[in-house]
Amino acid sequence: QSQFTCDNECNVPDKWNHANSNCAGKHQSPINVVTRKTLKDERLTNFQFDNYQQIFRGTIKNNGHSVQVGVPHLSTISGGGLPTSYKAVQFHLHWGNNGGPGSEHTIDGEQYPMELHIVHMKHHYTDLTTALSDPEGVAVLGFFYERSNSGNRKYDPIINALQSIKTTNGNTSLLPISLAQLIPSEQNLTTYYRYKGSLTTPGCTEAVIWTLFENPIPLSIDQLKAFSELKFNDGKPMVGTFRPVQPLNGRQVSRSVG
Ligand code: SG4
Ligand code: ZN
Repeated sequence: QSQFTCDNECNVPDKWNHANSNCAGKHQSPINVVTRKTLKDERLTNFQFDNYQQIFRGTIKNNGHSVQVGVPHLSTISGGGLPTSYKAVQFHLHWGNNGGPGSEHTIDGEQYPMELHIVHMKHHYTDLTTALSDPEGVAVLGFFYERSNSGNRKYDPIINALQSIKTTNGNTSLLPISLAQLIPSEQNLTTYYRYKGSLTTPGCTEAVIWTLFENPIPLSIDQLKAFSELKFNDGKPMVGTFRPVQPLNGRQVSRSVG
């Protein structure tokens, strides 16, 4: 599979089918979840998060189409109906314009202001490229954000770093953080949706077990707006970094409870 290179079409999802034929596949992401059509699956037990409390000093980078933080491969997930355990590789975000609609997945047509993706690969792989050749090689945990009246202090390290990485390839070290501090507490992660899909950017590889947690993460409007200060590789404001929802093509979306 050829490596997609970021040119002028990189930030225009409509053109991706020309960039990589995978992007026209039948099991693409993101999707709109129609909750009344989801089926409860008893196998979707609670997740076990191991070493999610691990504090690390990450590097946050503007990669020209998103902001991304590499994480030490020590944090793992298992349970949650996954076939085996998966280790965390990186996380990144998708957002709108100044706190407007910006999530990739939608729930009953609702688009949230931002979406966090923690990308994991099966524990025995050492790189994402190899994991993507396995149809269940990658597990992405997706979390939505909601606007809150007060700022979320647990996000200060990330929000404060954005001003130092406004342009492509800008990177800076983060104050110590843990994955656990970025997501809702474990007892608020029991309700989630599950389906099989793809990467949401080229090559759009259909190798992803998706999990979308129902409970959103609160951020103030100012915290959300800080992401719109970043610039794409072409110098334009980095806003609307989401792919539009893709057809389900008969896929069943499952839910953990209810
Ligand atoms: C973002 O563009 C990330 O920066 C990419 O990370 C990521 O690609 C891509 O989104 C697709 O991931 O969870 N949205 S997604 O399906 O994780 C990969 C990198 O470019 C392979 C490394
Ligand atoms: Zn993503």
